[in-house]
Amino acid sequence: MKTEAVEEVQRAEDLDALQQVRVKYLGKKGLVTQRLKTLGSLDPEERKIQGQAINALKQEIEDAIKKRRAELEAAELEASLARDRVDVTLPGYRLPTGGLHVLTQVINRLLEVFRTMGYEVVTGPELETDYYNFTALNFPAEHPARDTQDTFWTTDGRLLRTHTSPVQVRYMKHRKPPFKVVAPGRVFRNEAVDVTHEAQFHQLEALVVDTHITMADLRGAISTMATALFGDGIKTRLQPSYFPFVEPGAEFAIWWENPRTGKSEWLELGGCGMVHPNVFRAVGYEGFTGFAFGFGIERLALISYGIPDIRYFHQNDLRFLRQLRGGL
Ligand code: FA5
Repeated sequence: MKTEAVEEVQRAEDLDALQQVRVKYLGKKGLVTQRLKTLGSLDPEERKIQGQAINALKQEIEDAIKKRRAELEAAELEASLARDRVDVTLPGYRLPTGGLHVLTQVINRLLEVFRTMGYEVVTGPELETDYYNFTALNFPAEHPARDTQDTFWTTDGRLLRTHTSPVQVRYMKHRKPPFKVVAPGRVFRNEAVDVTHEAQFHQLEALVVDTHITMADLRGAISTMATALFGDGIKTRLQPSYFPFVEPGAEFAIWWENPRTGKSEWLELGGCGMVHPNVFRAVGYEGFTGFAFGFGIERLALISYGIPDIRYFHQNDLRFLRQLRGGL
């Protein structure tokens, strides 16, 4: 029986089969157990001899089972390691990452240029009062100049700022000259939307106040900015224009080569001028002069990247966003 049992143990192909062999010999009704039960009917001398023999047999079968179990478990572990093997040389999955919107990239670039020119960056609220957006900027009540900036009014009589110029007033009310500041931000106009007009866009405002600021400083600031953005040889132009909060007022343009037509042309960027005395009066300044300018950031981005339609900026079309995505 011994050889037979040990052979069966060794042939067991898995842990289940091994358990069955165990039951067959060592279980409650197993062959070895049954033999042990017969001992009682033997005489003492014979019982001792038989008892030792059966126990030795039992021990050998148990040892064989233990050995086989260890082998089977090791084989099982090997198999599962082979099955679940990780190939550490495979390239990893690329995790989706965000990127900077093209407008954010342009704004960051502009702020970098102005910081190197010594300007401080300031901001103001998008929800404004009539006072900061118009009155303090020398737009008289009922004056038609207010109609040049179609306004979104709120039910409580406030408005979505139509330009970044109210930040000038907010800043000057709490600071004393000299200073040089720029204020980037979102502005809103109740306008019909088309390829060059959005109801929501961004402007960048610059304001410089000291005791002897002149129109020459304004010209210098605009051409320095244009050179920093577009390189040496870029030409800028100021043409007389009207804004209630500057006197004299002008529109400024840059001479650039349109990559789509290959032709050079003047491109209006924004408005500028010397701060109007009424604005200084509204903030309690005396004995100072200053200049201000403001322009549309989308318009600058359109020409920098050759984007054909201003509406692309806010449509969140992934094809557009991915194409012009900036690194974080
Ligand atoms: C102003 O908003 C003045 N606050 C600019 C200024 C500042 C003048 C300081 C003097 C001193 P204007 O309404 O022209 O001006 O707008 C300035 C620029 O904003 C425009 O030249 C254009 O680039 C941009 N802009 C105006 N309306 C829209 C629109 N609907 N969509 C996109 N860009 C626009």
